[in-house]
Amino acid sequence: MCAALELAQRARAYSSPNPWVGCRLVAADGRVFEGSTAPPGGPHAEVVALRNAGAAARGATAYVTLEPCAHHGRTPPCTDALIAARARRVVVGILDPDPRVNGRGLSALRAAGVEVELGVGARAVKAQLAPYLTQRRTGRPLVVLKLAASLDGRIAAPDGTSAWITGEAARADAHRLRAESDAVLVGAGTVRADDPLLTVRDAPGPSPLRVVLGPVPPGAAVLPAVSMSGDLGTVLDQLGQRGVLQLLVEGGATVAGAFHRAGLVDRYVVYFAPALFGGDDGLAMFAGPGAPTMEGLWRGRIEAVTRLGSDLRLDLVPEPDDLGTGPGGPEPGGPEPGGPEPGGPGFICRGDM
Ligand code: AOF
Ligand code: ZN
Repeated sequence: MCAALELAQRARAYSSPNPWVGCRLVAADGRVFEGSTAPPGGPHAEVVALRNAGAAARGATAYVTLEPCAHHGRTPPCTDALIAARARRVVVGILDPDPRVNGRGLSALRAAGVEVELGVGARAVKAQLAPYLTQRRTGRPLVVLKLAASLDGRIAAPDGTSAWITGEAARADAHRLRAESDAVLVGAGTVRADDPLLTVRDAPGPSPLRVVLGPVPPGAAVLPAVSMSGDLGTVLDQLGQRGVLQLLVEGGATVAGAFHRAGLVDRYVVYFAPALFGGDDGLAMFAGPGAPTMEGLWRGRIEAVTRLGSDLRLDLVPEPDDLGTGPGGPEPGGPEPGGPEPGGPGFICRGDM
């Protein structure tokens, strides 16, 4: 299943709004065939692996991160393809919460006499597919807040400049984060101050939908962009309806403060440079009033620490961490050992799968 997770990761930036799924097919004679989800409209991971295997799929075992689909969407059901190819056994990470699937895939396989095993590597698959599971469960995207700061927690100098606090490796990693996100959101203030492009340049993958909170000035580099306003929860509902699975909130401090205080951030990705502004007149990470007393101090859990060049990336998640809850609810046990891949928060592969 570990290999299937890696195959899924290859489709991470391209499959949305479909889930990124991996399929490793082990033939009866031991040969191995691989598949990853193709961009929307293209074949699913199982079909890609089956096509690679041809006649060798007969009697094979398929390791698939997500339950094979049993419905006609843009493509025909993967269960039909597995049954027609005479696969003997299908090992699955988690059920697909999509109401068109949700157990029907496994039932169809069992009914056709295919041996089915569910739950192998489930925790890692849930972490890998957290944006998809969040959107299907709540109707809202998973929200990642990205910040780049000096070690004394400042994101810009008193004159407003911030290029560049972190080094190249951290900035390239942030581009991977963008490529994995379906939408990236900034405040209108940031557009006016920095005139950012918000496209993906230093990483493979398409550029996300660009969302500006507030009016977009004519001629802004961020255009074409969607301008949104009002209650942040409603903004998230609307983005979820558009099929956005992961939203990257990129600034500035006002927007970061608003999302944080509303409790809407699922993951904080903070890039820290070994640099100090050395005063209190630089721009802090969050604008607005913070916790007034110790009782109000927000605490999270550091899920990963990654060195990127001379900088550090910290992945911070709120406690209690509900990202591990997918279909079937939370699993017992503490945090998973290991850490996420750079640019792939939440992707954890254990040796025992
Ligand atoms: C699978 N394997 O690799 C993926 C699945 O419109 P379609 O035909 O592409 O179907 C999209 C739905 O299929 C999606 O909402 C999800 O339920 C499932 N995705 N299923 O068997 C895959 N990506
Ligand atoms: Zn499918």
